[in-house]
Amino acid sequence: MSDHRKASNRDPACLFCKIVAGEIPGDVVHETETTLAFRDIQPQAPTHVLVIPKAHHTDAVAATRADAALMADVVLAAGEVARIEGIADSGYRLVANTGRDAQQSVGHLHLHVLGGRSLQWPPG
Ligand code: IU
Repeated sequence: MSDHRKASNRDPACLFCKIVAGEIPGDVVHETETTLAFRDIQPQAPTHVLVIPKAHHTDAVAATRADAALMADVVLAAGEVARIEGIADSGYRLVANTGRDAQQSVGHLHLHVLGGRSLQWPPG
């Protein structure tokens, strides 16, 4: 596996890296070799799960072509979370808040998996 996908690529100050390392508890719903999915502590929908690469990447802008396999792992894991949560058929939303204007609050790439209710569009 390339270095880009390894969890050893971590930022010791990063909250989500600490969840990956088990230093902070997370309510984990799915895990693969390269990804972790855990419940958001402030859920905005009946299902609100965060899917992250175990390796530290600040956001989607920081990703490069070398990270393509890892990015695919994250999207595929989000689909698996939707199946596990029983929202794959009814529909769900994947959100990657990126940067200041999108209100990204944690600087470790994550996909929000939101579902279990009718979601409005556009978001605020
Ligand atoms: P954002 O897209 O960066 O805003 O999303 C970060 C999410 O991380 C946000 O929905 C928080 O509720 C969530 N979160 C968490 O699940 N556990 C934590 O310890 C912290 C934030 I800090």
